[in-house]
Amino acid sequence: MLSQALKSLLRPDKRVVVLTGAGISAESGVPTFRGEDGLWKKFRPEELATFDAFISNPQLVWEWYEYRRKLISEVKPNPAHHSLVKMEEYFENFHLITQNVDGLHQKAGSKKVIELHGNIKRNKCIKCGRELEELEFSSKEIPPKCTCGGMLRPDVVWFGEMLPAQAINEAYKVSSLCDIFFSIGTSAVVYPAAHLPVVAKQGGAYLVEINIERTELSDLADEVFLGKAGEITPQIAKAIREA
Ligand code: BJW
Ligand code: ZN
Repeated sequence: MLSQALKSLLRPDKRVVVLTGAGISAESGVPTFRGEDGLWKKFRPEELATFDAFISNPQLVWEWYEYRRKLISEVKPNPAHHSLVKMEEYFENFHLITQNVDGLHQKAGSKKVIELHGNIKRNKCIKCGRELEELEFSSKEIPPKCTCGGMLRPDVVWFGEMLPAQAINEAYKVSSLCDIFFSIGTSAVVYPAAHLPVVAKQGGAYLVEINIERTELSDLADEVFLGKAGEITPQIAKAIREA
C-alpha cells in the first residue's frame, strides 16, 4: 500500500531517480551476490571480482563470467524491469542507474540506463584496452587473447577499480537533484553506488526502498516496501497511471 505522501509525489514533472541492484533480476533467475538467497555462495564477489583474482587465476575468473553470461542470455526481464520502462515514459525527468551488468533493463526496453559497473557482454584487453564484443574473438584459449597478445577480461568494474567517470558523475548529479529516489533490490553495501541514496536524501529527496529484507539504507528511507521487486514495482507503476 503506497502512502499518501508518495502518491502525491507521483506527478510527471517530479524528478525521479531509480537505483537498481542484483535483487531486481533475482525473479528473472539471476542469482544475487548477498542476502538471504544470495547465490554465489561458493564465490564471494570480494574474492573473485578483483583484478588480483583474475591475474592469479584467469581461467577460474573467466569461466565464472562465461557461466553467468550463458545464464543471463537465457533469462527474461521481469515485471519490475517492465514497470521501470513505464516510469521512464511517464516522468519527464527520469534516470535509471543500475549496478547490474546483465543488460536486463535494456532488454525490457528502458532507453537510457546509467551502468555503474559495466556490462558483462563486453570484454576488454588488459594490455591495450581495446573493447571487444563476444563474437569478435575466437575462444580457443581461456581466457581468449587480443590481437596484441594481452588477455581479455569482462568489461565490468571490479573491487578497487574506478567506476566509469561519466556514469558515476551523472549518477551523483541526478541523485543530488531529484525529488524521489527509489532504491530497488540492492544491499547498499558497495560504494560509491551505496552513497547515491544518501546524497539524494541530503538533497531533499523522498527516499523509497524496495527489498525483501531491511538493509543499511532502511533507517534512512522515508518508505520501505518489504517485498519482491517484481510485485512492488508494478504497484508503483499502477499508481502512476491512476494519479
Ligand atoms: C530482492 C529480491 C527481490 C533479493 N526483490 N529485493 C567506502 C567505504 C567502504 C569501502 C569502500 C568505499 N569506497 C570504495 C570502497 C571499496 C569498495 C567497496 O564498496 N567495498 C565494500 C564491499 C566495503 N568499492 C570499490 O572498490 C568500487 N570502486 C571504487 O570505489 O573505486 C574508487 C577506488 C579505487 C581504488 C582505491 C580506492 C577507491 C568498485 C566496486 C565494484 C563492485 N563490483 C561488483 C562486481 C561487478 C561485476 C560482476 O557482476 O561480477 O558489482 S561486486 C557486486 O556487488 C556487483 C554488484 O553490482 C555490487 C552490489 O551488489 P548489489 O547489487 O547490491 O547485490 P547484493 O547481492 O549485494 O544485494 C541484493 C539485494 O537484493 C539484497 O539486499 C536482497 O535482500 C535483495 N533481493 N531478491 C527485491 N526479489
Ligand atoms: Zn590488446
